[in-house]
Amino acid sequence: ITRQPETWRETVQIVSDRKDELLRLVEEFRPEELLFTGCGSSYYLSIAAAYLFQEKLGVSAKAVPASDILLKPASVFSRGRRTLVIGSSRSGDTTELVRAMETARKQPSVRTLGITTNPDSLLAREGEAVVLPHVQEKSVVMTGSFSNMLLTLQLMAGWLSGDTAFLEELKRLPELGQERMAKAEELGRIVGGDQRFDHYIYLGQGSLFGLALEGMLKLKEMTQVQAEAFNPLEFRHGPISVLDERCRVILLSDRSLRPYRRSLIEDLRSLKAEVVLIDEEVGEERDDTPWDLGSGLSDQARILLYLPFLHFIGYFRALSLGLNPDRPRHLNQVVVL
Ligand code: F1P
Repeated sequence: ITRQPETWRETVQIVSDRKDELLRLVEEFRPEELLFTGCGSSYYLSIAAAYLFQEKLGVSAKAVPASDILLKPASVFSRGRRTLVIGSSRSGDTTELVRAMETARKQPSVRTLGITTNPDSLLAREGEAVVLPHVQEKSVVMTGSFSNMLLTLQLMAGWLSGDTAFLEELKRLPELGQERMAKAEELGRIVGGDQRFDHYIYLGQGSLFGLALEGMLKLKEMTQVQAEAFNPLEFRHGPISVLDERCRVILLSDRSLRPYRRSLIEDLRSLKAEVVLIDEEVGEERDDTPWDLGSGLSDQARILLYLPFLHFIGYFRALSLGLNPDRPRHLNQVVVL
């Protein structure tokens, strides 16, 4: 987890070296739709990326689990629409994803691009791919691969949108991540180590929904503690009925949520849940002190800085339960069908 900012630096370098080629791929093909896909964490990062690309480029972008492409291609592809499928996978060998990319390549008007950390994988060898070989994870649970693949997609969104201010922010992320790592670890220890709670709810909207899902999955994988993820305002439409004093809500917030945030937090608290608020600014909320993990950055850039903290929650919870966070039960690094 702590190695992430160091690997981000190398990712910026590797992906920047391929900038012209990646831009050419997209600009020559002129996709009318972007389709992001993956499994597990890699699907969740695809959700974050789809929102990001839609916002930055104004082009139709969506995310689907790789199994949708594999099993129900007709429900995914729009006939005659030039679609660029971007498939992410740490291992590059997850069967659903590899077969989904094969299925995609057989469709008319579709091109594919893979993102993986494994140069020897099927994903890297069978089609065009960005490979991040420096991100080698021994743990079964994916942490650094998620953030590095997300950073790759953030860089691509920056170049394609021509948003130079955003790109400048992205280049600063390794340094900022390093500076804030001790804080992310401390906060992760406080939140993850607290035994009063046995039900965690992660809330986030847009790209932050992808991160909420990632936080939820990491906690579930490392600890088997009950964890769920929702869109913040959607949560009030039914799921809120589960709240009690054993629930901890991790609320990931950006500028768009701020006008509604206070009343949401009041509702959550009135039902006895304890809320951890994550946003960029410090001290704006009267009854909560948001933790400054991403101040001074745009909503779309700072999402990366939240990942070590989300990963640490699962890590410290696992340690407090006497579990090995690297070796969760029932899980392997690669799911092969
Ligand atoms: C995808 C994945 C992981 C999950 C688990 C099984 O792997 O679902 O997200 O944590 O370890 O595999 P990949 O396709 O990104 O290699």
